Amino acid sequence: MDKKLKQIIEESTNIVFFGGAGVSTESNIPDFRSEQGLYNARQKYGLSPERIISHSFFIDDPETFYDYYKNNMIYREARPNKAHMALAFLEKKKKLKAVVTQNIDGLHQMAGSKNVFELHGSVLRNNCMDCGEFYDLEYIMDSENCKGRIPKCRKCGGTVKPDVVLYEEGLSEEVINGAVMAISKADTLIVGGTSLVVYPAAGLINYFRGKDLILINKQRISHDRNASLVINQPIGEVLGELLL
Ligand code: CNA
Repeated sequence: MDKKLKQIIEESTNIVFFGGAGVSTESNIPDFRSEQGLYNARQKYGLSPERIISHSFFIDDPETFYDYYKNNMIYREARPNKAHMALAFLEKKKKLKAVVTQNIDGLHQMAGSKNVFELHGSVLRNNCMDCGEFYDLEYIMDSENCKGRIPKCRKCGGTVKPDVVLYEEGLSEEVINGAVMAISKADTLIVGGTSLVVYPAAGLINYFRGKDLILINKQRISHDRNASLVINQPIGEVLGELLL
């Protein structure tokens, strides 16, 4: 393992991890902006993903939204990779205090992480827009519960919406406040697998006041110059060394 990374982790007592889609690519979930990412997938509808996964589009055309969503954003077979496992391990060892993620796949919790701030929600949670009834992912994927492709509430017939922050929607204040609090108290912030271009999420790292900022990303990103350590390698391979 990178010597400096090992040393920083050893000396830290309050690590926070801030991550994005790149954390889950080694679990075979594509990210948005790499060459194989979702934004490069040929578009069936001639519309940008930003348009399709926006709030107004969901309201106007939930059937097309769900067609895209179910085919491109749901990976039921995905399992945590070494990055998720290593972060859960660090939390268990009481070194890491929180994971702040832009991901919506629930893999950090599946790996055992407890204190997770999901800035953009989770595909595992869904609610009826009319009565609020909760539904899991299995429910919305089962065509028996759908009219066309649109999942409907079994209680009131309302449309069920994923608890995922769509474009044009705001982030949960409670989640943001928790994330800001955790980041501002951290002595080490590890930022990994994110291009840091999606705001307001990316802005949260500015609350970091601690000693060491570590960036782990396959590609160089613009924040590199502010970091104590930059590692341009796959994050599962890098953090996975902590499990050995
Ligand atoms: P992004 O903009 O797609 O950036 C991902 C970054 O990770 C890129 O800079 C890649 O170079 C890098 N990367 C890819 N694989 C690895 C790897 N194995 N190791 C290290 N780095 C890697 O994604 P962001 O998270 O920055 O953008 C935020 C969006 C993407 C959020 O709104 C997410 O909800 C959304 N998203 C989430 C998922 C998911 O839940 N798994 C998947 C795709 C997109």
